[in-house]
Amino acid sequence: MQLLSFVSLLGAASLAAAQTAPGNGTVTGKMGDARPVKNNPVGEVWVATFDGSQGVKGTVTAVGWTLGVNYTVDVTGLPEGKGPFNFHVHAKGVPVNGTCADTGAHLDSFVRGQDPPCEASLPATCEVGDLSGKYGKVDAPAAKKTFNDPYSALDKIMLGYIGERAIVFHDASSARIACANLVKKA
Ligand SMILES: *[C@@H]1O[C@H](CO)[C@@H](O)[C@H](O)[C@H]1NC(C)=O
Ligand SMILES: *[C@@H]1O[C@H](CO)[C@@H](O)[C@H](O)[C@H]1NC(C)=O
Ligand SMILES: *[C@@H]1O[C@H](CO)[C@@H](O)[C@H](O)[C@H]1NC(C)=O
Ligand SMILES: [Cu+2]
Repeated sequence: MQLLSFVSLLGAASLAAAQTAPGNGTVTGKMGDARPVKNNPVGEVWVATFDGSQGVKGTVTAVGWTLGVNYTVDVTGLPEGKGPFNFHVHAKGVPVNGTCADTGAHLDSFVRGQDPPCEASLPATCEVGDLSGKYGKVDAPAAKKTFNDPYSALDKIMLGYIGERAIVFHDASSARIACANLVKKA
C-alpha cells in the first residue's frame, strides 16, 4: 500500500517533469512573458488589405479592446494544396516594392525567438506576432476567423505595437505568399 503510493507519487513527479520540459512552457521571452495590454484605444481600427495581386484577397482587421486587440481574418484565394497557412505580424512593414521578404521576422517584443514553437496553451510565452501559433492556422481557399490577442498594442510606445507592421501569410513550406501593412482607418 505504502509502496504503491510511493510509486504513483514518482509517476506523478515524472509526469510533472515531462510537462515542464524545455519546449513546453519553460521557454519565454528574454524580457519575460508578454504583458497584457489594458490601455488600447477601444474601437480603434487598423486594417491590412490584401488586394489579390499575390492571390490572397481580403482583410485582416485589428480592433482595440480593453484587453489587447480583437483580430478578424477574412480572406479568400489561399492556394489549394499549399496549406495549412501560418500568419503573423512581422516586425517591419512591407516596402513600396511589395517584397514580403523584407518585412523582417515575427514581431517579438519580448525577445523569445521562434524555437521551440509557440505552445498555444501558454500564449504569453509566444512571440507577440505569432498569431497562428497562438490562435491556430487557416486553410485554403477561404478563411474567416476572429480571436482576441491580449498582447497586441495600438500605442506606439507600448511593447507589442502592431501598427504599420506587416501581416504575412506563409504556406506549409513557410514561403511568404502574401503580405500587407496594418493601416489605421481614418
Ligand atoms: C504541453 O503540456 C500540455 C499540458 O501542460 C499538453 O497539453 C501539451 O500537449 C504539451 N505540448 C507539447 C508540445 O508537448
Ligand atoms: C472583443 O472581443 C471580446 C471577446 O473576446 C468581445 O467581448 C468584445 O465585444 C470585442 N470588442 C470589440 C470592440 O469588438
Ligand atoms: C525592395 O525594397 C527593399 C527596401 O527598400 C530593398 O531592401 C529590397 O532590396 C527591394 N527588393 C526588390 C526585389 O526590389
Ligand atoms: Cu510570418
